[in-house]
Amino acid sequence: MPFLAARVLRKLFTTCALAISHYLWKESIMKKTRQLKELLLSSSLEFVLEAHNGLSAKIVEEAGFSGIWASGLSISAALGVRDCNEASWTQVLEVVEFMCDGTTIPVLLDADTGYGNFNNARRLVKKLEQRDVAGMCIEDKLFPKSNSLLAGGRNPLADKEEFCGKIKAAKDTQNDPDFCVVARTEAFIAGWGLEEALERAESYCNAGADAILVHSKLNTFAEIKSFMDHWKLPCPVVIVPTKYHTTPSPEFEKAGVSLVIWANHLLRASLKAMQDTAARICKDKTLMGVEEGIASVEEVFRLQDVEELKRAEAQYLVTGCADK
Ligand code: SPV
Ligand code: MG
Repeated sequence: MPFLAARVLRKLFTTCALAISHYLWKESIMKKTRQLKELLLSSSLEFVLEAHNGLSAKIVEEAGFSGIWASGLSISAALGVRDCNEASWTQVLEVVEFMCDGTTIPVLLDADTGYGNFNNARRLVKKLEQRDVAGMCIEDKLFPKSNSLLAGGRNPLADKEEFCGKIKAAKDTQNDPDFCVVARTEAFIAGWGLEEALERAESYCNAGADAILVHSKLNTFAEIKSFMDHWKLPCPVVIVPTKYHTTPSPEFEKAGVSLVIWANHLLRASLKAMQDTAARICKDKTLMGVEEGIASVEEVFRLQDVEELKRAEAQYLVTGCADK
């Protein structure tokens, strides 16, 4: 009898352990917020690529990336406006929702300044969580911001304490403990230098940021490297090497960077392809010169997952009318 009880107990224990580990496994691979947090905390250098709509987001995932940067520059450019909050935050939200719906990897939204003060930022967090956005990056500039790489752009910095309040409000608002708030300092962009960058990053970290993004518009890694040499906190560091693109990625890893954002490369690639194709069709007045070099209509259908709709129609769409 005791033998039987022991067996029953062992079976019960194994079943519970399996159920718990299955739950944990499912949670960790299913939740986009957790995926993003793990990317930030990963012990090796990770990469995310920019997307600016549902289609480009799918392309990022298919290419094998583990995360998507919803770039403010690229989204606004794709909408035909400038990157200085000309697109409203709800318009950005609409775009980002399509990106999340079409993919299974996490989207990190470039949320500029949080579109206002702490109150706007915390409302934004609510809306992002509702739309399955895994995290947001907010930067210490003033609303309306201008793009960091713009030659001669004005980049006054936000008050450090005020920005810390914004980070705290965002962290206090999130429902999902894994939703990530990345705090971005523009100290180098605004010309304030290393000491200010470190001081701000440390304060943002202490205010509860899940990671620090430190940006530079130099065409060498020097500024960011000096930051990394002095960075002693356990908070992960994210970089955007658009301007210092000649630095080999192992240099970033050696310096202790956690995540690299390739911030605008699909937008720029498609821009060039669209300009060339438009010019060629306009000049030739025929499609013969372009057809071979562009994606087929079937490829468009594949990316839209038209097959899934066909299967669903077969299952659900019972009609009495005769289709030929
Ligand atoms: C973006 O992709 O919108 C960024 C990075 O914020 S940068 O354009 O370099 O400011
Ligand atoms: Mg931006």
